[in-house]
Amino acid sequence: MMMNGHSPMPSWQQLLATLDASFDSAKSAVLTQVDPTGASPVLGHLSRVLDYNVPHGKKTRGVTVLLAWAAFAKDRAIADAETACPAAWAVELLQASFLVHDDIMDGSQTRRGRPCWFRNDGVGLMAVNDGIFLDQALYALLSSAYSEHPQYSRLMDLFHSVTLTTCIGQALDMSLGVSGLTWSAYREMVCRKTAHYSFHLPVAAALLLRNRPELVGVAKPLLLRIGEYFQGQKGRSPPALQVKLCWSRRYSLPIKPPQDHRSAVDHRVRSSPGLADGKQRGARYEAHIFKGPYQTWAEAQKHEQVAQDDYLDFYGDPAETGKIGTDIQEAKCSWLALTALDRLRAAASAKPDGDNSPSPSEASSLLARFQDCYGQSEPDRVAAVGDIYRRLRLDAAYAEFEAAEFASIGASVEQLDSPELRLVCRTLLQLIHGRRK
Ligand code: GPP
Ligand code: MG
Ligand code: MG
Ligand code: MG
Repeated sequence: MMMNGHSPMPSWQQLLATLDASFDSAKSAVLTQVDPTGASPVLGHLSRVLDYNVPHGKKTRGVTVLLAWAAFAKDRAIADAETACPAAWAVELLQASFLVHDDIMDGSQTRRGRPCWFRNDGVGLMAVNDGIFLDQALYALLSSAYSEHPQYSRLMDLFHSVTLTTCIGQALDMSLGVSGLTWSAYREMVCRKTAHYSFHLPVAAALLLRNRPELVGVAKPLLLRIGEYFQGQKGRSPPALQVKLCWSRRYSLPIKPPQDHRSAVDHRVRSSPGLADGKQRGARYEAHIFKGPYQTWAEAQKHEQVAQDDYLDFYGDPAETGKIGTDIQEAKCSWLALTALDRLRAAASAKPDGDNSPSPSEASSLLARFQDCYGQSEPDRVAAVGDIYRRLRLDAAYAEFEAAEFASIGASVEQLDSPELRLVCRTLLQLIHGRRK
C-alpha cells in the first residue's frame, strides 16, 4: 500500500509484532505506578492479572491504534509506531477489563481458548477487583506516556466517555431479555456495547495523538457501522461451532479440560441430530475426542486439523472464537435470535422469507418452541434453539446480510474525503470481512 508518495504502510503483521514487542514495557510502566519500589506483595498478583488477560487476544483494537497512527505518518517507518504503543495497550487494557467483567456476568466458561479469569483457582470474585485494576491501569499507562501531550485531556475524556457508553450498552445487553428482542434495541445495544470501544476508540485515540481532533467526528459514524457488522459476525457461530473451536484452541494446553466442559461438549454432540454430512463428521470427531481414546491434549492436538477441516467444510468459517457461547441460555438479543424470530413469524403468517422457509404450521410450532426454549439453561432447550437456527439455515441468511452490508459500508468508506481515513476504514473492513474466509 503506497500512498501520496510516502513509504509503504507497515503490514498488519508488522504492526502486531511492534505491539507485542512493547508489552513488557507497557506492563512495567503500569506496575511502576502501582509501586515504584517494586516491594509490594500485591505486585505478583497484578502482574499475573496483566499477563493472563491482556496480551493473548487477537489485539485487533490495539493494532488498529497503530494502523491509524501509521496512516497519518509523514514517513511510515515502523519505528514510528512505537510512539502509539502505550495508547494501543490502553485500548487492550480496557478490552481486558470489560472481558473479565463480562465473563462473570455472562457466566462464561472460556475466553481466548482458556478458562475465564474468574474461573482460575484462587481468583473467583477477586476478578471483580482485577477488572477494575485493568481499567484503571490504562490511565496510569496513558499518563506515563502522554501527560505532556497537547491532546492529553481529550484522550482521557475519550477513554472515559467510551467506557460509559460501553457500560450502558452492557446494561442493555443484560436487561433486554426475550421480550426485548427487537432490531432497534439490538442496534442500539451493539453500537454502545461493542462499536464504540472496538472501532471508534482506537481510531480516535490515534487521531488525537496525531493532533487531528477535527477528524474524530468525521470517522466515527462509519466506524460505528463497521462495529455493528463485526458484532453480527460474532453472533454468527452456532453453539456447536463455538464449542468445537474452543476446544481446538485448548488442545495446545498441557492440561485436561474440567469435567463440566467435557459434559457440555458431550451433550451438545449428542443432542444435535439431523446434521448435514460434513457437520456430522465434525460432531462425531468431537465426541471421539471427549469420550474417546485421547488421554492428553497432546494426543488430541495431532487430530485437530482434521476436525477443523471437517467443520470448515460445512460452515466455511475458520474463525476461532476460543469461547463457548452462552447467548441462547442468557436470552441475548443476538442477530441470530432476531433473524430466527423474523423468519418464523413471516412463515407462520404464510409470508415465507427465503428458500428455507418452513410451512405455516411448522413455523408456528417452531415459534412456540423457540419462545419456550430461548433464555433457558436446560441443555435440551439450548439444543432445540440451535436446531431451529439450523433448520432456518441462518448461516446462509447471515452470509447474505454480510455481503450486502460489506458492499454498502465499502461504498461509504470511499466517500470519505480524507485519504488516510479511507485507508484505515478500508483496512478494517477487509480485516473483519476476511476473518471468516
Ligand atoms: C462483550 O459482549 C461485551 C463487552 C466486551 C462489553 C462489556 C462491558 C462492560 C462494562 C463489562 P459479549 O458478551 O457478546 O461478548 P462475548 O461473546 O465475547 O462474551
Ligand atoms: Mg460475554
Ligand atoms: Mg456479554
Ligand atoms: Mg457474544
